[in-house]
Amino acid sequence: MCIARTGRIVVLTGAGISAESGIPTFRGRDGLWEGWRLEEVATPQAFARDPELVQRFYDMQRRALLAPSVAPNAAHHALARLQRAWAGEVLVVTQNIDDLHERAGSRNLIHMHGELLKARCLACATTWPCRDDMVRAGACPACGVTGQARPHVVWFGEIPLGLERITAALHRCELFVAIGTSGLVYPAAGFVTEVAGTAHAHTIEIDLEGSAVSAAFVERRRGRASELVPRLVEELLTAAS
Ligand code: BV8
Repeated sequence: MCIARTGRIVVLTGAGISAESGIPTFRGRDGLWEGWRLEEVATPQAFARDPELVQRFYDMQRRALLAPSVAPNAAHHALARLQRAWAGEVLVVTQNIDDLHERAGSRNLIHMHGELLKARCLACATTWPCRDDMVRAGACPACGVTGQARPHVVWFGEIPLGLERITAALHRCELFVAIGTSGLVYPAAGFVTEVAGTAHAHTIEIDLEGSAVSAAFVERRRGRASELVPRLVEELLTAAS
């Protein structure tokens, strides 16, 4: 695969890139959703029906993310390195709600499914940092209302964030890379088809086992993100130098 150093790259990441940092994936053996039904915890209806249960589900994830043992792994760091060293644009679109890309130094980043470390006001939709249990999120800094905070997370049936910017980037990129995602949730799972349909782009899937959309990629690399992502970044930077 050869791409000019000024080429535009879009990287889509899923739970698999954070697995080696100690964040459970959704569908793995000890998957996050094991024992939970999506309809119970990751939909607006679930939140309306039992807000305490949903808040507990995300409070648990937030505490786990902030555990001292959790840190970005070599895959997160390699993407941040690529963003620093590459002359063209490298946009990271993550489905993950953790902050490991930021902690590794990534900046050109879209959290299309929201962010675990932010609260969102149910009254005015303002978001603000929240590293504690949601019940202690305090008053909305914009409208002042209290006790009206929800996780700033995109649930099933809600529209993902940044889609316009993502679609524009997909249509003009030369390289699309998906890392650690099962390709089961849309519209993210459809990005590779969108790229294949419009841009003259090369597409690569990096995954431990493969996904529901593996066949749509030109190239598939099987293995752990912490090994394969640094290797891909090295390849790109060496080939383009
Ligand atoms: C929307 C935040 C309308 C919450 C998440 C039928 C057909 C098509 C679509 C639909 C349909 N029925 C319903 C829909 C829509 C629905 C959907 O897709 N449902 C699915 C279940 C069929 N989608 C929505 O509702 C979305 N909204 O459609 O709005 C719209 C859209 C566009 C324009 C206008 C209107 C909103 C979906 C967002 C849901 N929120 N997360 C939370 O986190 O609690 S989804 C959540 O699961 C993640 O964010 C992620 O997106 C998704 C899948 O998770 P993955 O990241 O892929 O993780 P998973 O565990 O599944 O896989 C891990 C992978 O890593 C595996 O492949 C594994 O092999 C690999 N791996 C593991 N370890 C490693 C590794 N790889 C490398 N190295 C390792 N070490």
